Amino acid sequence: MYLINLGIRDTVAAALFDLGVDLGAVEDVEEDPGLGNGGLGRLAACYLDSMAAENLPGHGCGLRYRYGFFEQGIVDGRQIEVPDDWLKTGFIYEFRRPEEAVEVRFGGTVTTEINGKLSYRHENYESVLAVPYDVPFVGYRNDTVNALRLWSAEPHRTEFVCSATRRNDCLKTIDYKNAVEAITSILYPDDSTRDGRVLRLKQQYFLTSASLQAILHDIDRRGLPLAGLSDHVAIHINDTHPALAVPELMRLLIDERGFGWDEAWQLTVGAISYTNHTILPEALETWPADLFQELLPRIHIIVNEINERFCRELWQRYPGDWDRIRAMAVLADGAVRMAHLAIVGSHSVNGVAQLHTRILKERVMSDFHRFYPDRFNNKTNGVTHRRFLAKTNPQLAELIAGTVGPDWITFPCDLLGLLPHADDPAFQDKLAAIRRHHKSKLAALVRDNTGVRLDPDALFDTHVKRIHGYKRQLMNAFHIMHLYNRLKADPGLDIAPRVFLFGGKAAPAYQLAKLAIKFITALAGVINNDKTVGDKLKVVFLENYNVSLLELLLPATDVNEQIPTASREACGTGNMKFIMNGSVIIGTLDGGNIEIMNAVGEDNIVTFGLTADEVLTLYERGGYNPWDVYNADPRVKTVLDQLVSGFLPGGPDEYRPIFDSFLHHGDHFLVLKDFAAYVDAQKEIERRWRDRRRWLGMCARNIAHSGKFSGDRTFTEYALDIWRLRPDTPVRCYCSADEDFARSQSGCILPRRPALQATLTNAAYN
Ligand code: 8GP
Repeated sequence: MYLINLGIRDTVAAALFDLGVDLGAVEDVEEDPGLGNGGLGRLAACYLDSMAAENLPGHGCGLRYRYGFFEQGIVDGRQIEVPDDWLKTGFIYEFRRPEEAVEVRFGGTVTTEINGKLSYRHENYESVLAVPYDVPFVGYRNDTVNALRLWSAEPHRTEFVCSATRRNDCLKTIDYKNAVEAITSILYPDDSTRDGRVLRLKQQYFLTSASLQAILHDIDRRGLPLAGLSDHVAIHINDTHPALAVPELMRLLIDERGFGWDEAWQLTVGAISYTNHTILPEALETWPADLFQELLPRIHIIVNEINERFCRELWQRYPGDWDRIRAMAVLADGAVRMAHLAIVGSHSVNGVAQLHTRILKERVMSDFHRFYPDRFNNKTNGVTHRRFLAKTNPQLAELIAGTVGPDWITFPCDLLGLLPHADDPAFQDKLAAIRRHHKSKLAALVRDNTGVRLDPDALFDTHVKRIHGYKRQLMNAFHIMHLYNRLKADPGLDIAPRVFLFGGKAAPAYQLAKLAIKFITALAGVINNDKTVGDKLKVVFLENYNVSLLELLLPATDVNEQIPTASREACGTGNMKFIMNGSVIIGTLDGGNIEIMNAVGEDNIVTFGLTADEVLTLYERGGYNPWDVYNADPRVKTVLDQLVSGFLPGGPDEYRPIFDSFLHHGDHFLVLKDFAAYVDAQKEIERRWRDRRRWLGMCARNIAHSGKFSGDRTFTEYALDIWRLRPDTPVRCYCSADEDFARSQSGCILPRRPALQATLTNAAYN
């Protein structure tokens, strides 16, 4: 990305070529820094790119994990997890800044002192050094360079007391060193044990404390008054992992800078804003209060005080309504609720797609929305065209530039200029040739890695994302089984040849997701080796899905699966990356899919299934009886029976947990309920695919309308609306998803407030 953003990629490629080196091969050697595990982390990386491109002074903070998100191996169809040793040959883009290291304290005791004024003394704590490594984010052909600051936990040198005569001290030193280094050793330690939970909480505090100290030092260095903190800095917390920013900023302002509670609170709430990225209950974090007290004694006192004051406010508004107060409290039933802490301590709370924000307001956070109606707002996600189109698909980028001019990359709404060419056969043929090139390249890679031969003229259908029940990879697999059953029953059946590609990692402790991988690979084995099926159906599970693999899949995908249970996917960002490369989405009416449908038009996407409101109503009623579907739909019955009939290698019991999850445990993600609608949607895909001109027109229209889903648009909205940050460049006319916003902002020139900084505090990036 550096070469693209600096505008020197072609020059460097030519120079390397003269030296006999292929730039592409050099790029392939580079490891993906796997510092996140999914949409949230990757989105943060897009936003850092967008902020630099938009000349916004916005920096990121994260942890420099020694081992990133695990690498996935598939052995006998099963996922195995291999540590991601991404730093083994060094990371050349980082700059270690030991002179900016800060101290973070854990444990110990806190005592109060009254010397005219109440103060707190923290003693006997464990001291950890946070050393920053800065990774530059270079703006696209401008002179902005922002930084992603990654913190590494290191022991204090002074604590080393290792000598032969002081063996016990030496052992203590080694324990200390190991405990410290563990803090930034791995991403998402297993939190099923107490030790794992302690480590996660340590990571969260380490990130927030170090980052906030750095921000305050920066303010000091610039000679700015802390009393105007929220005029100078915006601190954005990316979901709840960094929610400790609220009490930590209070601690720094009160204990270290001498502010009183009320003033410190005003500054904290004024500076902090929060994005929620999911409504899945398991991701709404809570921490046992006793863990807090032991590990972060002063923060525990502050959280108690925040809670007490907030509950008092609630009491004034809802006198006597204990149930509501208990439901909204920050601390209740012995647990600290991180989302509540984040809402109470921020001036803005946003969801990441219109539907998701509505669900937050009306359901998941409705009490808070009633209490703080002005705090809630929506910022629909966006991703960078520079990385996911220009870098990934240079041939398409060139065709676009030749059609609408070179400025589309800075003004993605220029892509709308493709619309008049969408049905032009000459344009379509060029588009088709580019798509075929990428499909052939992917087919060669699959052949080399798996031995499976794919026909580049077949319909390539991809389903790549984390493996999770709500993302419904199994619904896709059941449809493939159903197609296979039809072909077996009638080998002459006229279906469009199809290739189904899956990729994704299952969380190490998520057994059913791991079994889903095993099931898909077993199904692939049966289908790919069945001569009666021939080239009509191929299924591949691609090992170790990551950003590099995604970059190969984006330009080679005809149909992209975005089929979560409606209401569960906050937004999704893969959908945006695929449409900008000309894929057609088959999807549910969830998250960003709805806004994509509104942008591209119903003729250029295939949607199906229950709506979010229908799903939520069904959940409120306690679900449905999956046996009704099983008994009524022979396609469903056949496929489910095959799971436990020994149809797949491994025996009848191997996949019984999947069978049971649907029929005995309520089909929580409504796969069977949506199955008939999904089969119909797949038929509609096939019908449209058979009309080549129509299909290519759909591809072109998807690319043309993808400008709305640029992260540059999203981040300008964050900057103006939440951080009230004034860039010194004119705000462009965005084809914003929010038309009022676009109208109010287009063409205006806003003065820049001096030294205004935005900091995205984020636990991970990828
Ligand atoms: C993801 C959402 O699942 C996805 O829909 C959305 O597009 C993406 O965030 C970016 O907004 N959420 C997470 O990755 C997430 O919530 N992770 C846990 C840390 C909370």
